Amino acid sequence: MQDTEIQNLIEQEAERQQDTLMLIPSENYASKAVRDAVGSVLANKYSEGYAGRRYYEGNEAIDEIELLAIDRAKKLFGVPHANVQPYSGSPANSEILFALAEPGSTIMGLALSSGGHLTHGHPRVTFSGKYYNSIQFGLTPDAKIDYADMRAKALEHKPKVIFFGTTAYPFILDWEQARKIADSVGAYLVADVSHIVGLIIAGVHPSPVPYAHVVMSTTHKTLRGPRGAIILVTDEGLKKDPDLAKKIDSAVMPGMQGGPHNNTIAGIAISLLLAGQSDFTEYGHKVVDNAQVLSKSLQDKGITIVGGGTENHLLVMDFSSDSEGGGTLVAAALNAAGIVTNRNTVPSDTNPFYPSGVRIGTPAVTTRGMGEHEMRKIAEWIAEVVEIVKSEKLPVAKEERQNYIKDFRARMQANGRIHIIRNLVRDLCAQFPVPGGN
Ligand code: DSN
Repeated sequence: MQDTEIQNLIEQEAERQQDTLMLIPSENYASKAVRDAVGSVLANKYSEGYAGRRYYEGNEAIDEIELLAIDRAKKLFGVPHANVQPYSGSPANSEILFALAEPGSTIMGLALSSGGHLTHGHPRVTFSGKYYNSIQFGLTPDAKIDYADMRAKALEHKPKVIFFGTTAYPFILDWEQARKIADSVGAYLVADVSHIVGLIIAGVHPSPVPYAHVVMSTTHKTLRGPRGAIILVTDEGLKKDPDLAKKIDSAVMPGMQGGPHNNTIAGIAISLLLAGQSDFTEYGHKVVDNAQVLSKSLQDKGITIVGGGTENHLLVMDFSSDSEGGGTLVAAALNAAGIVTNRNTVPSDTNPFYPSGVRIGTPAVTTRGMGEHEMRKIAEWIAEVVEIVKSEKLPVAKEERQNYIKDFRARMQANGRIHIIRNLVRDLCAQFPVPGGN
């Protein structure tokens, strides 16, 4: 039996991925080998437990796959322990908290509007902000991590766990400072390197392994693996707490998860193998070079970039001076032009639903083989779309906004200038086929 409805939608999505510029910094193209593993018979198997200690029979090959993934992770990052079972980043962070803290414990992380992540203690609406006493630190006026704020809040609130990691922050993280702050209050330092893991492996960014007690990462962003996550326990972590590896494993299973996704774990193993090869180093450097060219070209066109530049794979364009919610409109108009981004808060934003920024990044377009010439073209197209959007304003009345945005999307689809850019984007994409095909 073939489900043509779903098959057609998969084909539609494959076409979209081929014909558009994937500039969402957390997205990438997994290799064909990774995708084959994810769609393989491994998905049929239950294997609760860990290698050699399963509750289900028939896990001979599964054990070897998981041990290979663990071994590759340990070697690639230089750590004594790795858990490759977390279903994805948010489950991994909840598992880390389950291992290191108790409900009500004080935890600390970078605020979402400053480029942090929901699971790092975003108040009220997330498990990490609701079940823990969450303290959030922020940025300096020049949009850099405010280490003084981080230190002062740590000393005042004595967190048990400090998450240090970002999702929309363009500069290099100072792991040594973060560790000193954690040590000043005896906290666990957890490095969330989900966004920059590929840059760390490529040696473009410093590794947190010598400083953090626990390092976690998703596996589908700059690592180019399947959607999943890994949790690493470092030598520093074991020095602080000899039971740390055991605590993490128990928190993953049975603490928060049941059977691991063996197909995903095989995909993670493949992506770790590929990331250890020399062309991945080149990839990491190119990702950053491309982001810097994109950032400079956009600024040359008069677009404000949060922090004034980038040292990693992403940047956030800031339209807060244009109108409230400017990022929402720009992202929708860019999508009509085949340039796919996400709306994002900028540090001055108070309304995450209609933010003023648009986050863009270069991991996926770099995987396709695009370089500086293409980044300049993309910047030109973005600037032209921004110009088209300038005369638009979100209604002040919140209840009118959804309808306005719907109508705005239709108008952007029909806009002649957008249509021209859409065709240019399609032509460019045709020159850089998606790796591994559709
Ligand atoms: N959703 C991811 C991102 O886009 O950065 C983080 O979890």
